[in-house]
Amino acid sequence: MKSALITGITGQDGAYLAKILLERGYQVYGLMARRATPTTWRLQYLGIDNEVELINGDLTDVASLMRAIQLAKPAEVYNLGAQSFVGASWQQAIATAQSTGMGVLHVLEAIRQVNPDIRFYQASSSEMFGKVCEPIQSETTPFYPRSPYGVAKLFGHWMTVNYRESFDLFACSGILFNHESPIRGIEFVTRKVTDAVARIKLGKQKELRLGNIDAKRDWGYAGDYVEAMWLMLQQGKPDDYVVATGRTTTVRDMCRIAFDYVGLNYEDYVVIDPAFYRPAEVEILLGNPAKAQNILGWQAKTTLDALITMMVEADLARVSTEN
Ligand code: NAP
Ligand code: G4F
Repeated sequence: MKSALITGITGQDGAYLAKILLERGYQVYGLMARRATPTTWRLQYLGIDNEVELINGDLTDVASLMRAIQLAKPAEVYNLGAQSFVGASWQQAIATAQSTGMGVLHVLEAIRQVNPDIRFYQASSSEMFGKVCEPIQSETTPFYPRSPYGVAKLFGHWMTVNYRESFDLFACSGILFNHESPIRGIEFVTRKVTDAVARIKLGKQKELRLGNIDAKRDWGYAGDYVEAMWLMLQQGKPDDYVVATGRTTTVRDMCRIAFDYVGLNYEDYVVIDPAFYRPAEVEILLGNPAKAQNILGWQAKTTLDALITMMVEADLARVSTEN
């Protein structure tokens, strides 16, 4: 049986990826960082918490990564672990650099030293494009990160490319644009909005405070995007791919879709709060997924309307059963 190791298995993408790998017959191992309170709620939500093997370890501790690889004996390693919230990366720039940036190098070194035949996937990000140098971003667009998170991701991206070119590792970097789901962290704007829509509709919240609602993002569904990660590691040669929908929408219009779904007008509830502005903003992201489509045969299946509907429905169900 083929085995895979996922760092960040307790996160949104880790949980969806674990599910599709289990469906494909993999033995799935996950690196789990020690926390004071349980972090397996997403695996429980997808009904797979008893089907994955969790190994204690941390991306900032290379010895724990070597141990995890020795235990799991994976054919594929997916590095999804990171401090992934852009907003927090200004308050915790060093911690972000250590997990989101140096963590990648730790995984690459552990692979190189324990078993260089392992195939490696790095969760790179459209946040690396930052202050965009081209109106539509592809694999050849220059990078210009705008946050400590973006800078850390760029380090991880180039290390992945460098280890591929230096040591012939099968190392791929997926440059994924924003992707969301009902198990998205509550601090990210889509989930913050869908949770608030459910609470307002059910009389448990009065307003929704947001920052820059003119920012534009290319939003897709996480369940679609993990397929692209797996496909990258099944190819004849390692490469880098942009994964996106090819459509961009303002936060404002995303709010409109979410409030409309429950028959409310977002303008009656959204309050602009400068506390949510960022020191440097990424104003617009719009990806060109042509390479992923042509080589991987991948394309986004879920529209933004369908995604937001799915998230609002899940939050209505969740909020209505809360005490
Ligand atoms: P997420 O929900 O925030 O999950 C992050 C995961 O990383 C969690 O399992 C977290 O563990 C783990 N983690 C954090 N620090 C760690 C450390 N020091 N050692 C080990 N594990 C650690 O993120 P996501 O949305 O699933 O994203 C997955 C990856 O894709 C991340 O690298 C993210 O930066 C990248 N990415 C995401 C998007 C997107 O739109 N979602 C787009 C581009 C790239 P805990 O549960 O214990 O906190
Ligand atoms: O949902 P966000 O926090 O996502 P952001 O910053 O684009 O980062 C996400 O996508 C990246 C890929 O491009 C990933 F690499 C990263 O890990 C993460 O998953 O914010 C989206 C936009 C921003 O422009 C932000 O300023 O929404 C704007 N926004 C406006 N009000 C808000 C808020 N964002 C948040 N989180 N909260 C607000 O109240």
